[in-house]
Amino acid sequence: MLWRPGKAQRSLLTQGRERSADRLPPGQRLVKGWPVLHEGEPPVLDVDTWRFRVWGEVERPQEWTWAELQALPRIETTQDFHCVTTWSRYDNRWGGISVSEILGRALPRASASHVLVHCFDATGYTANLPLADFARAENLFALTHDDAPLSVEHGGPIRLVVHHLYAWKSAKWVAGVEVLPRDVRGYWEERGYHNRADPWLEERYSHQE
Ligand SMILES: Nc1nc2c(c(=O)[nH]1)N[C@H]1C(S)=C(S)[C@@H](COP(=O)(O)O)O[C@H]1N2
Ligand SMILES: [Mo]
Repeated sequence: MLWRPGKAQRSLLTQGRERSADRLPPGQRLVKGWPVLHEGEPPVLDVDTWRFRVWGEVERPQEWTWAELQALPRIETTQDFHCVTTWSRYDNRWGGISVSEILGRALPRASASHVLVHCFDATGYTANLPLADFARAENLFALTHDDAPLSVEHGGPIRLVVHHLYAWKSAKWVAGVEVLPRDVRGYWEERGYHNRADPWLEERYSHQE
């Protein structure tokens, strides 16, 4: 079953105020707050045992401890965030480690075409992306939001942010990246959501594919 906004989430949605055709994708509404959406319970990262792994179709599989990951160079970016349940949140200021930084160390092979991002929550959440969508320069593994450490409910202490696609591609509580020679559908992509998820094309459901 697909997630539907409950009463609490609906009350956060404005009624189409500040709608702007060049900034708000079709069928979306601007929110001022920041809804929390996920399956299952937010997990707590164990800094002693957690590892960030990159494996699969790469020349150099990677494994970082929490401390090692902190030492990687960081980027900042300010972007809008669009959820398929129709809310959009403007001007999110994210800080973290760019996807290119990670891929630059793991070196995807010529055979690599897609990734499956894995999470450490009990649900076993995953999100799939073509390598080209994943590797965009502004994408990052976020550690901060609006200059504060990312809260656990929003995927802290580390989540993926892929601004140009619906927010379910922005996996929270990330444990690693599997680089693949083919496409493998992720958690929502197997449950009725669109494989690509471009909000400007309203790629919401798998029956549209
Ligand atoms: N691990 C994990 N990541 C997830 C989800 C989830 O259920 N589990 N839900 C996704 C969905 S459907 C959305 S809309 C966004 C919501 O992010 P937010 O709660 O920070 O607004 O997280 C995405 N990342
Ligand atoms: Mo979502």
